[in-house]
Amino acid sequence: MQERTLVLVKPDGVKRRLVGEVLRRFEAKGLKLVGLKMLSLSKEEAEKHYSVHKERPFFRDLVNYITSSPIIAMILEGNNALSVVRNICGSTDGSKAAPGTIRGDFSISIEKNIIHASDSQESYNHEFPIFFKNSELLSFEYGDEVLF
Ligand code: 3AN
Repeated sequence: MQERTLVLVKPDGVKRRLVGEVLRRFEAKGLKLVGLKMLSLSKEEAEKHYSVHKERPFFRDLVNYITSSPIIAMILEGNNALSVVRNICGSTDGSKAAPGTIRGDFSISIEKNIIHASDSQESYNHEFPIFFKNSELLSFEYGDEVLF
């Protein structure tokens, strides 16, 4: 099923120059990049983005961290994109994530874990408008889509 998902490269990923590496992995998989921007998230936007975690003890740290430095936001599209992207990210805690995944290869931390990806259609619907307007998503063909 064709789906879209939101991916963020978090402050640690940007500061460690991993944006290209992250994008490369998604492109190589065959996902389509339909939206991309660099931004600094406000506290209010971060609180909305992480609102499901607002009762958790790490909520304030999470908000402070994601707003501490610029991030990359992207929308990826493709067959089962939500679960495909989550699998490429690896499990939340970088110290436990499988080698071959982004977190497994580049993170040893649960907070500085490089990347965020929507975990469901509901999450995507909640998160998308925090980062993008519909008019910022672009429609095009790569030309080699028959190969994927
Ligand atoms: P994921 O990003 O894999 O969907 P969630 O939704 O459980 O993980 O958690 C959201 C974010 O909260 C994680 N990316 C991580 O940075 C942070 N987080 C989760 N659990 C903890 C924890 N026990 N301590 C500190 N930060 C955490």
